[in-house]
Amino acid sequence: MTRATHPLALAPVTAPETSADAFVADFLHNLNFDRGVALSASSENDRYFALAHTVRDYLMARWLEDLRRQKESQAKGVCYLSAEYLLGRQLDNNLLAGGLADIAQEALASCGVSLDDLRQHEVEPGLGNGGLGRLAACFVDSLATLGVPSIGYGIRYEYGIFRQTFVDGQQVEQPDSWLSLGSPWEFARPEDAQTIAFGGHTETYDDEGVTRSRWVPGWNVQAVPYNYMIPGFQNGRVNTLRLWSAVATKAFDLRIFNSGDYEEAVRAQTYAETISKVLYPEDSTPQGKELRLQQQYFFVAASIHDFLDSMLPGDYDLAKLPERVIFQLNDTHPVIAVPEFMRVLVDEKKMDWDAAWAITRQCFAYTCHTLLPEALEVWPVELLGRLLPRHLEIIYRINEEFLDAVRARYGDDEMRIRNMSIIAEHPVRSVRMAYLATVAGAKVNGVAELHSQLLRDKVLSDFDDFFPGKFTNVTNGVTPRRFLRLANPGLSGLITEAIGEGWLTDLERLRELEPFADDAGFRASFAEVKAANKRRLNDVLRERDGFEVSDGHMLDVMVKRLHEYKRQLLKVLHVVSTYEGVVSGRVAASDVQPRTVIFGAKAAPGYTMAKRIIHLINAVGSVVNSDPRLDGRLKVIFPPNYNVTLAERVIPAADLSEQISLAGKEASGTGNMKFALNGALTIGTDDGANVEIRELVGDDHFFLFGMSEPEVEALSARGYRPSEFYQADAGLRAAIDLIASGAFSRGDRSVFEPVVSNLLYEDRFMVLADYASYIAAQERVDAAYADQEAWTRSAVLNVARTGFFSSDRSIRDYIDRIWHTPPLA
Ligand code: Z16
Repeated sequence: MTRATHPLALAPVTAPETSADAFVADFLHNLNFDRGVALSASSENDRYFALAHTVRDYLMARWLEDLRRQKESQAKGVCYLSAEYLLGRQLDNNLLAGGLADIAQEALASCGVSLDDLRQHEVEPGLGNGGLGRLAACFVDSLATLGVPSIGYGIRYEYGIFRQTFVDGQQVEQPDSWLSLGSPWEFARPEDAQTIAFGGHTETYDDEGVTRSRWVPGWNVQAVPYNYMIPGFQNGRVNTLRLWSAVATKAFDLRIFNSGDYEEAVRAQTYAETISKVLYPEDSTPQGKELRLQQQYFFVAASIHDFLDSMLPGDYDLAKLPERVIFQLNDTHPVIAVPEFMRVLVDEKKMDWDAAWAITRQCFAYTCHTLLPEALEVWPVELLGRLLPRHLEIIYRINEEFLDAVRARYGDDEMRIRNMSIIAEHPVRSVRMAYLATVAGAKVNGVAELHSQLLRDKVLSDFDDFFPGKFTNVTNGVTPRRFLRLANPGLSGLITEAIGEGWLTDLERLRELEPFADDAGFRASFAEVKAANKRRLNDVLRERDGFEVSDGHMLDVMVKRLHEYKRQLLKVLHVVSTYEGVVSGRVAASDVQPRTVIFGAKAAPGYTMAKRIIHLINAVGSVVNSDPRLDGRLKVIFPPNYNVTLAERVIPAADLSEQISLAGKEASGTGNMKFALNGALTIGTDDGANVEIRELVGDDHFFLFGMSEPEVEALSARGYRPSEFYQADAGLRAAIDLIASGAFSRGDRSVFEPVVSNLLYEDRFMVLADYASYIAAQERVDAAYADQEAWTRSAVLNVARTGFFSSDRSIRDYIDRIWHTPPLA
């Protein structure tokens, strides 16, 4: 048999030998033959590409083998549909997963190349906004590590989340052209392109005596997939992430070209390509733009067709699809997949409606990530009908049949019908995507216990009543490979010394660290790791932004998207209060526990209040940092452009983790988990996954403050008047008055007036109501930090008790409660 006809066609694909010499040979080969340069003449980008390609070469045989096995076994798999994947840098992750870190280091050193320089060279793929996108990235890591047959589908945005800069303390956005030097991790597959249609109209036709509907689209674009390797952690598995890029179809420009209008043809090309041009930069508050719906349909339609075309045998009985695949909808963004799937089954595969609906209802599951009403997407019927006329008809029919069933159960309860309808009538007729997903999904899950409870009891309670057993919880998690092993090698080494290997894929084993909390020697090593992480952060901040973190300071960190519900303003009020206490003479500077407060946050470019808050943080920082009366004991630093790469440096260095959202507003949070796993103590409200963190670590090792969710509700019901809290609390009054006086805006009282008056007269997220409790909790923090031995003991216990938050556990929960997709042997 010749090689080319080998049944696996794998014979020519073998990984290079796992040795530094073989690594060097492959690295130089890639540099010479792939980049076309000699080592002596190579740029840093050439060397980075050659290194990345070498890492790929080691993973390639396993990847091809996994692709083949997933197809051949026909085992049930997960198609994770997500508009965002906030991957972070790939090089280190793939070196670790492939078990190549040591030989790569040695190999490059022998070539006189610094691995660390090449690490720094990578521009992180920021194809997500925040929590939701990072969660998707953690999940694909865990899916590969657990060996679950799966594929992640998404969009290859040409521009990811904007780069944030500050000009006079105000946010200015710059485009993130992450592909400008090329990406060595992707494989374009133009031969697997799908054609995606839009617009036009629908019509009925006679199909051998049966009247059917069909869609006559008005225009289309090509979806070209790019594959990315997702290696499992040292288990020989490599899964696939498939991101779609939009290009104009030939037919599209040919039609115009034939009309002789060359310029118009080029314009058309450009228009098609805008679909995957840029990530919408809103986290939790989508803007309802037409292009966004185009993006959503574009990627889910391409993904569904890709799965059906490439993963099933030719004669596949579609009725068996629920045994073969589950499409997991990551928030409402991909929900238009539901009517698309129905359209494929009914219009294209000629299946009858009821049979198609029975299949669809088993093939989708929906994850809700929010409780904020403004984050639950709705699409005006006018827009959806113009872009996807057939899908709108299908949605109407799904809704009619659903509401018939609701009537059959509850009678003509018009109030209930109106509340449950997938179609909202006010303020404009719209499709409620969360309701569509809930009706269609086999399961609906929230992302932390409290959040899932509130979904069942409040936001979707009528649906919980109608569909008993449909609602479930899967508490979020984070990958310990990136956020412990890679981000915190010092702590990882210490853990392995104490409890042995194996914990990275079995994170509950961190429990075995508990006894070490009482071991003074271990605590000393732990504290030394924390100090070293602070020095490392200091190096990064000095080089990146010229900031210095002083020795002996508590590192108090609030990093997350800027949103009023997350309450960065509460943290600012704490800083201003401390400052005001000293400058007014009420508190001696020498009594202030030395602290450096680090903020990191991007504001959606159109979110004016969020941008004002950023301005305020920077303004407070510049005044506080340079006031000699503070004696250097309080510093506020706000490095711009917080991203995954910076998170990996900041989190391991933190002492205190700020998780201070108004109770009932943060669905889960995942930063909170990363901090606890790295030995920071949390100051937090009873919100999202904070609740579970506190239950696990214990009240003595967590600083709880603020109203509970029912208390928030009660205060709302009574009528919340923030000015009453302002009047009643002298400290709060002094802090707000200081901001209002222009102390942080060179005497100009108008600059932060909108922030101040919003706090005093609206304060939707009850910052003032929780202020006193927060300040009291911060006093407990100061007292606790003064006893370093006790603090470190608590920090160790935080690490030991939060193994639950591995995304491997989350994925196991998805498998048990929703997917029923066992790992492939
Ligand atoms: C997002 O990042 C989240 C929710 C949402 O509706 C949209 C976006 Cl882009 C976040 C939640 O705010 C956060 O609490 C949660 O931890 C995260 O999703 C992952 O579930």
